[in-house]
Amino acid sequence: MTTTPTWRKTACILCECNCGIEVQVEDRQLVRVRGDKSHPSSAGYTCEKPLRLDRYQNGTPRLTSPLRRRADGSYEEIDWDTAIAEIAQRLAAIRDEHGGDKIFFYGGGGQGNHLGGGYGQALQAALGVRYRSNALAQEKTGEMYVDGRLYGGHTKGDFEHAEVVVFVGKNPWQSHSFPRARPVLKEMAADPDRTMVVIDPRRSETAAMADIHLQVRPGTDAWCLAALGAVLVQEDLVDHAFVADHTTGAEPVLAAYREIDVADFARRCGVDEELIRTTARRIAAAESVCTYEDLGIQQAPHSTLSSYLNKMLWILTGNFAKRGGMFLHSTFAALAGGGGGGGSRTTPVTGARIISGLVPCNSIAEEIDTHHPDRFRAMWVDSVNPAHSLADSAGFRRAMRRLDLSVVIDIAMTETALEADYVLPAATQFEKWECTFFNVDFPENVFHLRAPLMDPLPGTLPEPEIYARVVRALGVVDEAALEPLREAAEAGLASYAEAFFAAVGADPRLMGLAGHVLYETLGPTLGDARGTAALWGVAQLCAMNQPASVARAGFTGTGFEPGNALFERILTGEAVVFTRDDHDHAWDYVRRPDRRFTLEIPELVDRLRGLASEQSSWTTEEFPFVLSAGERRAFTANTIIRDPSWRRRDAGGALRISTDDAWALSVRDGDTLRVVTERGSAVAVVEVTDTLQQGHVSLPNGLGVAHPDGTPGVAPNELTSLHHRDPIAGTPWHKYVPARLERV
Ligand SMILES: Nc1nc2c(c(=O)[nH]1)N[C@H]1C(S)=C(S)[C@@H](COP(=O)(O)OP(=O)(O)OC[C@H]3O[C@@H](n4cnc5c(=O)[nH]c(N)nc54)[C@H](O)[C@@H]3O)O[C@H]1N2
Ligand SMILES: Nc1nc2c(c(=O)[nH]1)N[C@H]1C(S)=C(S)[C@@H](COP(=O)(O)OP(=O)(O)OC[C@H]3O[C@@H](n4cnc5c(=O)[nH]c(N)nc54)[C@H](O)[C@@H]3O)O[C@H]1N2
Ligand code: SF4
Ligand SMILES: [Mo]
Repeated sequence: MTTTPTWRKTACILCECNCGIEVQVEDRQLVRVRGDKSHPSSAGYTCEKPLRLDRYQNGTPRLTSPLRRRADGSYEEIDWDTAIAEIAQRLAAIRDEHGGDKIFFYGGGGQGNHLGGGYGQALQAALGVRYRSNALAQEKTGEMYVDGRLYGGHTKGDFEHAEVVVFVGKNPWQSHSFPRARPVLKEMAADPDRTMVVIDPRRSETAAMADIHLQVRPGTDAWCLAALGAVLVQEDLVDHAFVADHTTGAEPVLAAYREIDVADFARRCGVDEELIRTTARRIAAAESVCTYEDLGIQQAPHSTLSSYLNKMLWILTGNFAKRGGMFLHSTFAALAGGGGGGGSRTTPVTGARIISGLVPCNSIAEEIDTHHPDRFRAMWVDSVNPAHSLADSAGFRRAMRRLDLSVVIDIAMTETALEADYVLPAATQFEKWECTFFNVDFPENVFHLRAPLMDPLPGTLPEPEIYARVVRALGVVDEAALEPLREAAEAGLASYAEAFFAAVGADPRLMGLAGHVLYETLGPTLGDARGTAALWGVAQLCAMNQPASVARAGFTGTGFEPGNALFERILTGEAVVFTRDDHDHAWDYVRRPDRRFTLEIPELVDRLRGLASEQSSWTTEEFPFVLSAGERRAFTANTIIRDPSWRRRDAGGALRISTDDAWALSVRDGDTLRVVTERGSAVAVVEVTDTLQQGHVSLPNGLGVAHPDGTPGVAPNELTSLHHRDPIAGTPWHKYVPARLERV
């Protein structure tokens, strides 16, 4: 008798979209994968990447035991009890001798696994940790700074309906970042009434589909974006009614744009002046416009300023809170310190600005590798691979070895794990309850809790359990205080809610430890879904903070009822629309009492004024090329899949180089070149292309990771340095690394 295989719902974990998928599991293998048509945001769509998702689950040797580093640098297996006891004891010792603020937390989630992070926060509270960060602080903190000052929230565009879409340093054909990216791009390209604008030095896959490609010289977006804004202002294409009704502080910004010499700025960025003017006029004339900026500006010179100038394009033309425009959206759980902006806190050693509660990634090694008394002494690393993903890998490795204690939680022996004192083996994202907090849709926002497809591999634990064990070993929570909550949990969510919020009211310290308290008290009633206990708290806060939107999504009632209903719904393992809004509601998310945008950011207006006299090229005679280190391609997904056999194309992660440069260097496809930068050198296989400008070369991200079958490609951050970084956000210039090429 043959049984029909069952399709089970989960999500792809390879980028922040987390498209809904269905898989067939046999013998712990993901044998078949297809898009889940019932998923409310991806609606059956997937790209090519998840079809061999089993390479994530089974393609790389798994960690199956906690490991402790020996003096000679090798690792020995130890049991969980020993690992937890030693780690807790050493963390407590560092806290007691130097202070909890010397223990630094990095990560807490990747593209598809943010559930453990809530429990990580409880451990941070238990230790008195004050400094933390994650990958957002090497890409998005400049934008967060701008968002925080302008309106206090995160924006996204309605790409499906916009008449004009502007992609700035963003290649959604490969990198996605909004639902069903490829079908949406194709529809846009096929519609003669809609216009796609791409600002990119390279003719990316998206640029090749665009109606207008502003092919800037690398690193010169600030001049291009400033010129576009200047045309809006100088040709009087501004939506004056919108500016008057919805903003404050516009005048100094408009004044700065009036002074700009558009012809000069066009020359500076290498784009035809008439094309810039046509583009600005097209933006101004459209019914609706939205923009998407990403790494092409966020990891390049002037990145924070460019974010500001990008946002001015849709603000000055009044493209907010309407179909096809930009919007602020609801949140399920905050990924960063919330509220954006900030920047009044600084790091203890170098005084770098902390934005949205995140230490700039480029500062981390500097805050460790020093004799300064306030240096970080310990580092906790979870679900990230900073020794591969942050600038100057060699410097990061050295910093890790200087720590008194480093702990890495991962599923595989990564570049970062190889530097750690303790390595703790986690269950994979298909062996435990998991979710992403990248929920950024509007007018309907979607959250998807995924049920496990199989048990944890023996020897591994889900992060919630790891954190619970460490917090228990620290002995910071009074067991007696938990007893009443356990009893309330037995009686159901309604009584639990009353008891929990009463307990937190009586002892506010419990709020910081909430993840742990929930795991210990509500958790036992949830059976194998114990790890989801923290989501009950998240669901309650979500319903309390956005009551009308949550009610419109169908979670109604009084008191704690909406939050309880939302929690029960997400436990079904299906993606859930948790908020439903109308376009007008986008104003409700503007975090200002008067709901107006604050247009003037003096620091950035000054920088805008400074552009006229600033240098716009940072290459030198020694390093005449611009290397973009970390391009998204068909088969890259950060370092989530380490198995090289996953890649159907571009297995070696080629160095792309323009036809002219290839000719000058006498190299052809398949030849090798040595790429030399201020920081390091690497040999790469060449791919000649007419998509790049002369003087611009590019390497993919996510390659050069160790695997028993080999380590193809270049680890990009062996080539990058800490020095080139944004003056405001400290974000690295990964897309603009001065380099030279040598024949091998
Ligand atoms: N396939 C795939 N998709 C991914 C990921 C992945 O690893 N692989 N990672 C995910 C993550 S974490 C992120 S943050 C996003 C990133 O998504 P993207 O930012 O779209 O990805 P990149 O390819 O790094 O950079 C985008 C574009 O910037 C261009 N660029 C380089 N220099 C400049 C410049 O000076 N100015 C301008 N305007 N453009 C420039 C590049 O040519 C490239 O086309 O992708 C997500 N999606
Ligand atoms: N030069 C250069 N550097 C870059 C970029 C670039 O374009 N150029 N891009 C940057 C960007 S935008 C980003 S977002 C970062 C990404 O870099 P990181 O934030 O470091 O993330 P990943 O490389 O995806 O590493 C994810 C880790 O999580 C592990 N993992 C997978 N599943 C689980 C799990 O269930 N539990 C645990 N505990 N671990 C798990 C994986 O094995 C992997 O080690 O890289 C950045 N670095
Ligand atoms: S777009 Fe991202 S989440 Fe969706 S299938 Fe592709 S890699 Fe996976
Ligand atoms: Mo990213």
